[in-house]
Amino acid sequence: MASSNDVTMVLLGRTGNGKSSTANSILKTNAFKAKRSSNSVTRTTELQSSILQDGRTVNVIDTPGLFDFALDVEYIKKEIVKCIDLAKNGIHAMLMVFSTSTRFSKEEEAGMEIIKGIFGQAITDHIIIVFTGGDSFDEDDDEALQDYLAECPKPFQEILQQCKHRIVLFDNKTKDQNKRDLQVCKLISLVNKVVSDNGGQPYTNELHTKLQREMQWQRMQLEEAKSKGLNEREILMMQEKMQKAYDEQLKQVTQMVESRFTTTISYLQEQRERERIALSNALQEARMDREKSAVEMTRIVQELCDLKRQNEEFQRKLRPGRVGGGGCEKCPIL
Ligand SMILES: Nc1nc2c(ncn2[C@@H]2O[C@H](COP(=O)(O)OP(=O)(O)OP(=O)(O)O)[C@@H](O)[C@H]2O)c(=O)[nH]1
Ligand SMILES: [Mg+2]
Repeated sequence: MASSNDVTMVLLGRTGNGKSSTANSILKTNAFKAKRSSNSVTRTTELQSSILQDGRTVNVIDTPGLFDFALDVEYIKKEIVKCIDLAKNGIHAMLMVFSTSTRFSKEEEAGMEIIKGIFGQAITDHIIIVFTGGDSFDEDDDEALQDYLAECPKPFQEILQQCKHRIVLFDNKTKDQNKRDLQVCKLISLVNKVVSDNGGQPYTNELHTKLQREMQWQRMQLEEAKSKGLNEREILMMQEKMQKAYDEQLKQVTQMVESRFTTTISYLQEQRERERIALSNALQEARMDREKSAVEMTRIVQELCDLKRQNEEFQRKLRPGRVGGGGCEKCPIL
């Protein structure tokens, strides 16, 4: 059972961005499998814990790459529910993991919208952006990161703004213990700030509270039963009944996640359709402009030809010995 002093973080991001590696850097162990692969390495959402320097327990929830829409939608939803179940006491920080070695994608942009759609807009107050690949920058990491961020596309800049520029750079490859400690320290101080900015509370919403209430109620029931002196078999039966009740709550949370997921996906589809229509209108206008300018060009070319012809005519008329010419030669008829 998590204590009120625990810190819970969830890592989300595209497959291969370095979620498990970052989770291991935070935990200072190799609790999660991390490797270079063309396929997803982490297949299911998992929680691992360790003790921070200040004595608090840190719970790190690693997820598979959910920002890949080639994945089965049912699988994405199931993993999100698992994540909520594991973090039923609340999420102190949601770490959105990006890599400096890949470009920001449309999937990542949509992924952010889905997270906001499911957890609610307030989740942005708990989001910290993690960039992996800190080793690809030279000397001054901060300055290099700022230059890198300045060149990021507009949708990503908007995400940064929403998360009030809470960014931390990770080099998960370094063997320099000082550097390793420093980057975790920077992350923890950002997490502490996020928590204090949010009144000392982790992020929870009705999805979490449903599960929390059920857990609290069950704990009370169990203590009462024990105090009444129930035997082992009776307690076991009671626990089975409780598990069923908890599963029922989880089913309801799943339905809520499903409905929010579907609403967000249709909103995103409508948004994409609006973008498509706007682009096709712009293309149509550009084509019309081109046609208009083609007509205009023909007119100008025609005018130029006429002008040239008139000039030649005029020149011919001016040529010496020419009938009607304005030269000094006299008209042969006169
Ligand atoms: N150079 C460099 N490589 C990194 C860094 N962080 C992670 N990697 C590498 O990136 C690859 C993928 O890392 P993972 O941690 O497995 O990525 P993931 O996001 O957990 O991937 P999935 O589990 O498939 O979703 C591995 O080869 C890591 O060693 C980093 O800071 N620098
Ligand atoms: Mg992984």
